Order: sequence, then structure tokens, then C-alpha cells
Amino acid sequence: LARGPVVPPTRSSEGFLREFLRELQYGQGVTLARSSPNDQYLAMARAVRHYLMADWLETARRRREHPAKMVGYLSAEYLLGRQLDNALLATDMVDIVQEALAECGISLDTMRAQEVEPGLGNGGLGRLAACFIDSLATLDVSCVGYGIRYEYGIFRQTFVDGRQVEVPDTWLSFGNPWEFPHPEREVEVNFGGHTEQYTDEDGRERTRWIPGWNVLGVPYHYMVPGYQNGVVNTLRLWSARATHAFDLQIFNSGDYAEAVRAQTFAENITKVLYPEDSTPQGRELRLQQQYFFVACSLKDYIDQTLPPDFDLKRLPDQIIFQLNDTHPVIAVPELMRLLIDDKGMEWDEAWEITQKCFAYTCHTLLPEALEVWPVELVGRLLPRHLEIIYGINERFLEQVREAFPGDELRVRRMSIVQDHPFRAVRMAHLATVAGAKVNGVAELHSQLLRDKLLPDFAQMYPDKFTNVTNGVTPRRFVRQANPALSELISEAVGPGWERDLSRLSGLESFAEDPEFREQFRQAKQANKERLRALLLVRDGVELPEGHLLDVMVKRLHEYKRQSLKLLHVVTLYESIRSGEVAAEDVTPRTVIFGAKAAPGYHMAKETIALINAVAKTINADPAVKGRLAVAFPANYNVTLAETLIPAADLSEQISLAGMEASGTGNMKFALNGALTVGTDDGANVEIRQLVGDDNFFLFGMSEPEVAALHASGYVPSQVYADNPRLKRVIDLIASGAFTDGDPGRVSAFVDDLLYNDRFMALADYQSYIDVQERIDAAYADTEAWTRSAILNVARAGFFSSDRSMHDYLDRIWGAGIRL
Ligand code: DL6
Repeated sequence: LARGPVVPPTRSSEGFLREFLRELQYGQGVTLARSSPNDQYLAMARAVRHYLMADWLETARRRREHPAKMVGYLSAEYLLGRQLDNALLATDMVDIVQEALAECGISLDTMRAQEVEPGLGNGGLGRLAACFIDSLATLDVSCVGYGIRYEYGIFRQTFVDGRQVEVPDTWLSFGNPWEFPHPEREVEVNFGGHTEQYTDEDGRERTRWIPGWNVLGVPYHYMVPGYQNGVVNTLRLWSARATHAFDLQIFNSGDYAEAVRAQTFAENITKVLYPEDSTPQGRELRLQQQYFFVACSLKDYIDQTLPPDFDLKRLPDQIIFQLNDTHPVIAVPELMRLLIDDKGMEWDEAWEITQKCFAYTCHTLLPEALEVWPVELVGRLLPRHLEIIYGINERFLEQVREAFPGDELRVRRMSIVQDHPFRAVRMAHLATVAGAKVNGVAELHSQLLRDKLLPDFAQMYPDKFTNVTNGVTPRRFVRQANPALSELISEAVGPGWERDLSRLSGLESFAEDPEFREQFRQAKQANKERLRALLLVRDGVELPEGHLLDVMVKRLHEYKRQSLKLLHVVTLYESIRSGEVAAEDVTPRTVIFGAKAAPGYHMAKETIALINAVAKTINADPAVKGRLAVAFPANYNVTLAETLIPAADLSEQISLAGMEASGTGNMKFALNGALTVGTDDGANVEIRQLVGDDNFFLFGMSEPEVAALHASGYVPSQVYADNPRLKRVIDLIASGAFTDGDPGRVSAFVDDLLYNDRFMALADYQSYIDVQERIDAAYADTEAWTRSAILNVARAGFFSSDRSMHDYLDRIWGAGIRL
């Protein structure tokens, strides 16, 4: 038994019951009769884990015995969502577990509700990473996801008087059955100090780093199961600890308090996720986090994963590190440092290897979202890395000068180190120079990346640039989140579509089948009921019945234009209140918002307060009752998304064209049979191309039109003055009609729209109102609407993250990665 392969427990309800009771009694130390729901949850989660364990060990063994090139996915964020359901689906154990728990009088739903989701990410970028590792396991691609085990993830959002108040996310406080700490695999990470020159025993001039302080990184392993295929990959998240020197210091020193303070300082590195999205905060602790996790990951891979005698010249045959945005880019000089200083390689050889080991994904179009780190800070925290960055830059700029002689302006534009407005390292430039490939996350984004964000680089390295359009995992976001629709799909196209989403195209002909359309509507209705029940318990919100559900859920950011949606809501309200339209002629609609604002983002928080104020007024007004309602459940997260998205009729994707890199919510909605109202932005473009113009509500300026308007001078107050309807709506808001008669509470919002409006909400207002009127009419034709909804599902199979992974394999990671 001890030498043979691990034998999983019996796959039956009796078998599971045995595991569960054993975990309850010997793991939790309680009897069933005395156990709390949390005891039961922890015990059952560990029992489910047993079924994955044999596959995990077997996958690791197989990968060791048949080493293939591996993907090291480096991401500062993984927005995983709850683990229990994912594990049950991967092992196909829902029925077994349900039956076993019923024996004990425990409901699976109660158990599900016990789990606090690991919110180790801000939004799209972190959720994308979670989808990608799910797909790689499902495709049996060797991958380790590397990241940070934040003690506090994304804050929990609450509303006090309609304003966002952040509460710490204590996701670990009741125990976490999904992680496996490995303190014996700890690694040391250095910071600070200085460098010095010395001559080695071969007489070579070398540099060494004399660090000022260090911390330990302890890995926590998470299982990443493939979908019912016996594969389990690993997610390795690092947690910071004080080095053992601190323990000694505490023991020996009279100054206990000071020693403990030092320990706390070290552990602060992985204490909390930075809650900014799209606008990075240049704080020292953040750079510490970034370096900490990539240094741990590279060391772990080179010293603990590769065989001890491995020839590092062959490193690019073994691994490709995918840089998820610029957050992990400090890994580039770190690998150079390891190869040169620790392993004794020469610069040119180390650089050749480094350039083959990294590829970079850019996730933004906002210039201000591109990270830059002050030279002073990098030099203080990572002096050797700054020298290496200078070395890379010097050689790179020589090449630029060679390719474009006499063009010093270009040299300055392209330099990895900027001089103005302050001396800083441009991480996107470093990633682009070092990366074997650079990709954007949707066709339009990749094109704008080449043409607008990094045009000099695209000219110099045309072959480096490529596109991989994002995707989402159909396991979590269709199969798990939408059982009613999943059953219909399986009946129509047969089983197995969860692993080959292109098969959704088989639904196409069912769009013409009235019986199928009826079943499709019933599934949507069941999802709406589920959402109503959830919001009632979760938020005390009573959703009206029979309404078009119009949903805008995403981070609160000006470029995403929640303000434009709000203008639409107030327009509807104002037109009923003023008698311009009779209430009974209005298509009943409930607008649902979900959005967190970065805690320091003033305008975003003002927008949240205003949405809540408008919701309160509208929901209390009998004049619009039964016709218009607004709900804003607090703390939108992956768990809420899983109930909200399947219930939606209309998906709001209304960013200013040229601003949203891709969007992934847009894909989840389409796959769940919501129609999109959207601009020609990010992946909306591809969604529209695939689902067809008749099944997508396009509005607003295109990216070239936006650019032309910018160039000609945009005056939002003129748009306001020229559009009487818009004027009435803004005046109503400005009057304080939604803020207890207090115009002061809305003046920042209104003034910004009238005199700044960076993201041109007013310019797209009329087009948006027009398209919404078309939507009202379209929704009234139930059969046609359902046909369009079915066609959305049938034609959205492209947006599976499995397809994205195939594209990464083909276009970026290259041969050698076994499928
Ligand atoms: O690629 C994932 C996701 C895209 O879908 C969104 O369009 C994009 O806004 C988001 N980017 C970020 C940017 N953070 N930074 N830098 O979260 O990535």
C-alpha cells in the first residue's frame, strides 16, 4: 500500500459518507451531532479533496516522468471564485455528495453558502488568470500558476447611506480546506543593500548583490482540476514570513516588541491585495509584492523543480513564463541576475535565454495604467536589478540607434528608462523588449496596442506582436452557473460540449424551433427566480417579476461609463414622470448594477453614491412602480456573478470605444443567452461579428470617430446645450431631485460631465437612448428575442478560454508543449 499508487476513496455515496464522517471526527474533532455548519463544510471539502488527490499525485508523477515544456503563468492576481462547486463538477460528484449529505440531514446548498470565495484579484485580469489555469488543466497542458496568497483579498463592499464603505476581506478566518502549505519548500528573498565588484577565481570581473534585508516565501499549493479528465495541475501562491533570524532575535533580545515589529514588517508583504484596477498605485509595498512573488517562483522553479544538474542553457526548452500584465515584469532582471550572478553565465548568453523564456500580455489601453517605477525606488529596493535594467536598456537603445540612425526622439520615446516627468523604469517597455511575444487580449486591442500604445516597438519588432482574444471557462460560467441552460444544451447537442464549446453551434437550428424556444425561456425564468430568491436573502432586495433584466456589472471606472447607464435610467424615469410617455407603454425593466470602486477613486465613489440615490428615489416612486426599478446589490463578486449573469436579458458593455481592452463579462453574458448592448470596443467587436448584427445592439462612436472628435475638440457642455432631453436629465440630477434636494452632493458628478467628460458619455448619449428604445421594442417580441438569445449562445463558443489556450499554444508558447 505504501509503495503503490494512491488509491482514491470509493466513488459512491457510502464511500463519500465514510470520508466525510472521518474528516468530521478526526479532522475537525467533533461528532456530527455537535458539528457546526462550518465544521461540516470543512470536513466535506476535505473529503471532496480526497477524490482529487490521487489525480493530483498521478499528474505530478506523469509530468516528472515525461517532462514536457511547462507554462509558468505569472500573475499577481487570481480571482478564483468558490472552490467547492468547481471541485464537485471536476470530479462529477454532485449527486454522490448530495445523497451522502442528505443521509446526515445536511443540504449541499447550505454547505456551498459556507464558503468565502478567495478574492485574490480585482476584476477581469485576475478572473482571466483563473479561467486560463482551469483550461490548461482541462487540456492537460503542464502549467503551474504562480501568484500571491494575500491574507486579505479584494475588500468587501458595503453601503452606508448609499456610499461605499470598504470592509476587510477576512477570507481565511474560518480555515481554508483548499490549500496545502509547504513550509519545507520556503525560499529566501532579498531586498535593499548595495552591489559590489569582485574578481572571481577565474579572474573574471563580476558583480554581487549584498542585500540589506530578506524575507521568506512559503508556498501554498492549490489543486487546479481539469474537467472530468483525471488531470490536476497546481497553483502555487506565496506567503511572506520573517526569516528565522527574526525568531532568534525575538528569543535573544530584550526588545521583544521591536523584534516582533520587524516580523510584522516582513509579513506585511503579502498582507493585502492592492484594490486598484486600471490605475496602478506606485507604492513601495506593491513593488515588494511583485518582486517577492516572482523571485520566489523563479527560484522555486530553477532550484526545486528542475533536476539539480540541469543545464540552464536549455531553460527555454523547459519553460515559458507568461507575464500577466506588467505586474510580474521584474522577473526579467531577476532571471538575468540568477543566470549571471548566481550561475556564472555571461551577459549575452543570459540575455538570449531570458528573451526566450518570457512572453508578455498587455491588458490595457489607458496610458496611465502602464506601470512605471521610480528609479530611486528600484535602486533602493533592488539595486542589482536596476543595474541590470540599465544594462538591458543600453544595449537595446544601441539597436534602436542602429535601426533608426539620427532619430534621438525615437530613442527617448522607446527607452526603458524615462526621464520625464520623473526618472522611472517603464515596465511595459522592459516586457516588450524582453518578451519573445507581446499580445493584446482582443483583435481591436491588439491593433491599438500596435498602432497607438507601442507603435515604435511594433515597427521595430513587427513579428513580436500578436493577438489572443480572451475567453472564459464554460465549466464555471455555463455548466456550473446555469444548470437549466446546460441541461437544454446537452439535450440538444449531446454531452461533452463543456470541453468543446464550438459544439454550441449545434444549437443554431434550434433557434427556429418554437418548443425549444419555450424551454429556453423557461430556463431563463428559472434563473430569474433563483436570482430573486438570492437577492432577497442576501440584500433584502425584492426584484419585480416579469421585467426585462438589464445588467451592468464590472468595476466602477469612468471609461466603462456607468454614468451613461445612469443617464439612461434617469431618462426613462424623467420621461414617465413628465408624462412624455405613458407608464403602461414602457417595457417593464429592472436595471441591476454591480461595481466596486477603488477606495481612493473619488469620482467612482461619487458615481456609486449617485446610483444608490437614484435607485432609492425610483424604487420609492409609485408613478413608475411596476415599470422601472433599480437594484444595486453590494459586493459584486464571482459568486454573485454566477447567479446574476444567467438571469440577465440584456448585457451592458458600453465603454468608450478604444478604452476596454477586451472585457470578459461580455462573453459570459452572451454564453448565457443575454443580448448585448454595446459599443464597438474590446471583444464586443468580435462578439458582434460572430452573433451577427441582428442579434447585437450596437451604438456609439467607433474608435476612429472618437479619435476624430478628440482631435477636433470635444465640448461636452455644447452637447448638453444642444440636446433638450439630455439637458432635462442632467438638470434633474443637478437640482438635487435624487439627493434630498441637495445639489451639493451631485455637483462633482455633474460638473465633470459638463466640463470634462473624458470618456465622452454625453457624445454617445443620444445614440444610446435610441438603441435602448429599439431594445424596448425588440423585447416586446418575445419569440424574436428568444431566437436572438439562442443564437447568441450558439455562436459564442469561440469565447471559451480553451480556445484562448490553443491560441497561446499556437502563437506564443510554441512547440514542445504537449497536448
Ligand atoms: O484581459 C482581461 C481584462 C480585460 O478583459 C479588460 O478589458 C481589462 O480592462 C483588464 N485589465 C486590467 C488592467 N489592469 N491593469 N493594468 O485589469 O483585463
